[in-house]
Amino acid sequence: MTIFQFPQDFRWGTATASYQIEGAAQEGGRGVSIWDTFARTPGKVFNGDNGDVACDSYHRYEEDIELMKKLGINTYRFSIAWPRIIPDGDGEINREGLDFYHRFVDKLLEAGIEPFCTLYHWDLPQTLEDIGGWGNRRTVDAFVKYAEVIFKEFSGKINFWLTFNEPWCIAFLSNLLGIHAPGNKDLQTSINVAHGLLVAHGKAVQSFRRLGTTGQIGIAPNVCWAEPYSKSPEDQAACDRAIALNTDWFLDPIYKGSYPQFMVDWFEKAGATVPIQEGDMEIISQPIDLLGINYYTMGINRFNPEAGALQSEEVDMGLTKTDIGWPVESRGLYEFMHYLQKYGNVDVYITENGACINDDLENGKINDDRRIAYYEQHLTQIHRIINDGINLKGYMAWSLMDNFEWAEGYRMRFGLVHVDYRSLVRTPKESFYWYQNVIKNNWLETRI
Ligand code: GCO
Repeated sequence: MTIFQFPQDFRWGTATASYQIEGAAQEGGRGVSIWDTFARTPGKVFNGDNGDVACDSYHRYEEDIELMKKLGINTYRFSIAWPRIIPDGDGEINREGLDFYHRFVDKLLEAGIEPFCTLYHWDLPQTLEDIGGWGNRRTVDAFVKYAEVIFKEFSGKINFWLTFNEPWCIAFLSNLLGIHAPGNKDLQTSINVAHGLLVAHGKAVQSFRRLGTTGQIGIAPNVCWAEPYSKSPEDQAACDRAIALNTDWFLDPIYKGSYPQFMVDWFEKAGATVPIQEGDMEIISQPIDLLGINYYTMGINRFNPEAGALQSEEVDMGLTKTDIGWPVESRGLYEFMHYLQKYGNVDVYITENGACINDDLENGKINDDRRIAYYEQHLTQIHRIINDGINLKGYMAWSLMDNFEWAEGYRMRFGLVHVDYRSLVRTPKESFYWYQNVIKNNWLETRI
């Protein structure tokens, strides 16, 4: 047994996203998002599931906040659904949508829980996708307008802000691999989307400062760590590309004002170019205050000319996997946090980390011991990272409760709380009580 003590001011939290938990898709004046459309397209989401009801958190948020209080978290990361605020993306503001988030944020504050707000966790208004989505500058401008509405409304209540959740997923998973909404499969489209997002991010940060909004702002990339299968330079280069596409492709423009040249060259060879307009890179490289890092797994990669646009193939090394098939390897988080230091010792929050473990109720209990083991390993690394002097200031477990897992529908469960999707009854799992104990103590007690 080892005891790992965490800093006094460490933030303990959980994370969720609007489309994954809210439901009430046709209520409160909410407009249609690309996920409503995608989930209704046959063959896109497992079992034809959609977010119409999800965890029904739109109606049950008070119960959710009770669970958060019981868990003892001091921070809660959630996202605002743009189609609730501006239903057609770029027109009238829907007061009912704003009021919902005011009620919610007020309840959080009453409970002593700091709201950590993501402006965009993938629910783009469908009307904006119809004009070309993030590849069209009108979408970028519409986002900035939406962001300004939120900044004005919630300044003074919210102190932690993220513009975008997982830009790699928005650009490449959704527009090159076609696995997420809107489901395009085109390299140039994905590069256009990535660039549009970055410009939107930079402009939103400019608005944030200009409006004097309270708190700190940043972005939350999902990062990948990869190590080479062999000593060959080809395998090393295949890893570099995998890491860079998730991280450097977005953080180099933000922190250095330029894209990583070796990736620009790589894409040019494949016939795709970045649509940079005059002034873009200055806008994108606005100083930010914090970074959110979403980490789940790492890869051992090798060069394979058949392996997609990056020609980088993940090799199955036989590691333990979670039920979604992702290898459990906490070391990648440690290595990645050191890699990140090339941008300086910036303030970092782990804005997502967690395991898909589909254990169900048995005699009224959910014994998700494998989830506890996952958290234990990752929190051990986090303790090492902090001890190395890296400014890691908080940890948000994904997720508070089981929810709509995108293309996997409801079959993949990441929650500390079990949700019965027929009755919507919430039942804390064993991992909930384990995490509750870590938070209460402010230390982690490992089993070995
Ligand atoms: C994200 C994530 C979450 C997922 C989680 C498990 O983009 O922030 O995709 O929404 O549910 O990562 O896959």
